Amino acid sequence: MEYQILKHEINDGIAVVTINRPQALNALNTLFFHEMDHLTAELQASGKVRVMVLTGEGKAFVAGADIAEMVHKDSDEGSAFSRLGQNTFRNLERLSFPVIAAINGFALGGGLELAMACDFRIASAKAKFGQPEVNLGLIPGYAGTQRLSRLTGLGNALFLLLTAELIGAEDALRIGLVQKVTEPEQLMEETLRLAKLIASKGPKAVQKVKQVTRRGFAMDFDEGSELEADEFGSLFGPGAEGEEGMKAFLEKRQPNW
Ligand code: CO8
Repeated sequence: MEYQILKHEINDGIAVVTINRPQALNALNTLFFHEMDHLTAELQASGKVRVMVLTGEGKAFVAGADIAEMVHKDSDEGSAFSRLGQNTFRNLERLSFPVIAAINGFALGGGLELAMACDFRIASAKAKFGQPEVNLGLIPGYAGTQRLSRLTGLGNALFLLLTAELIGAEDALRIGLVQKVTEPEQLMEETLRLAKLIASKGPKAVQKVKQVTRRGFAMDFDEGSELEADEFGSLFGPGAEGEEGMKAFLEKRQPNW
C-alpha cells in the first residue's frame, strides 16, 4: 500500500512511525485510521519488529481528530467515526510488541487519546496536552473518557475533560500521563535508547509483559494473577527463553535469544 500520511522505517527491530500531515497539525482523518490499521498489521505480520515508536512531524504530535472532516457528519456518522478510531486504538494496544509514543508537540483531543493507547509516553519539554473537546461542544470519541481516568485518576481526568485547559509536559509527568520528559532535541534519542533497551531483552518475555499487564488490568486481581502464573510457566523448560536467560546469568555471559 502507498502511504500518504504515515512514514515508517525499521532499523534493528525498531519501527519508527511518523504521522506526516504537519499542514493540519497531523489531525486524524479517515485515511489516517485506514493507514494505521494497514501499517500496524503489516509490521505485526513481518515478524521483524520488537518495538514501535510513534511520533508526529512538525510542531504537533496530533492536534486532534480532523475537525474539517467531522463538521459535516450527522449523528450516525459521528458514532461510526468514533468507533473507527476506537478500533484502531484497540488494535495498537493488541500488537504483540510495545508501542512508545514520542510526543514532540501538541497532543490534543484525539491526539492525546492516541498517545494514551500507546504502552507508554515520552514527552518533549515543549509538548502540550489537553482534551479540548468541550470547546467544540463535543466529548472525546476515541475512548479518552475511559483511558484518561485509568491512567491519571478520576480527578485529573475530569479536570482536563471539563476545563479543556492545556497542560505542559511537567504537569503531564506529575499526573502520570507521561513517563519521562526530555529536552526537545533529545526526544528521539532518548526514546530510541529506551526502545533499544527493550529490544535487547527476552523477546517473548517483552511480549508477555505487555499482554499480561494489559489483559490483567481489565480482570480482577485473582484472575489476572492466574493469567500471570500461566504465562510465567510458558517461559520455562528446555529451549525456552527463560531457561536461556537464567543459564546465561549463571554462566556469566550474554543470553542468546
Ligand atoms: N482538525 C483539523 N485541522 C486542524 C486541527 C484539527 N484538530 N488542528 C489544527 N488544524 C489546522 C488548522 O485549521 C490550521 O489549518 P490552516 O492553516 O489551513 O488554517 C493548521 O492546522 C495549523 O493550525 P493553527 O493555525 O491553528 O496553529 P496554531 O499554532 O495557531 O494553534 C492549536 C495550534 C492550539 C493546536 C490549534 O490548531 C487548535 O486549537 N487546534 C484544535 C485543537 C482541538 O480542538 N483538538 C480537538 C479536536 S476534537 C477531537 O479530537 C475529538 C476526538 C474524538 C473524535 C471522535 C470521533 C467522532
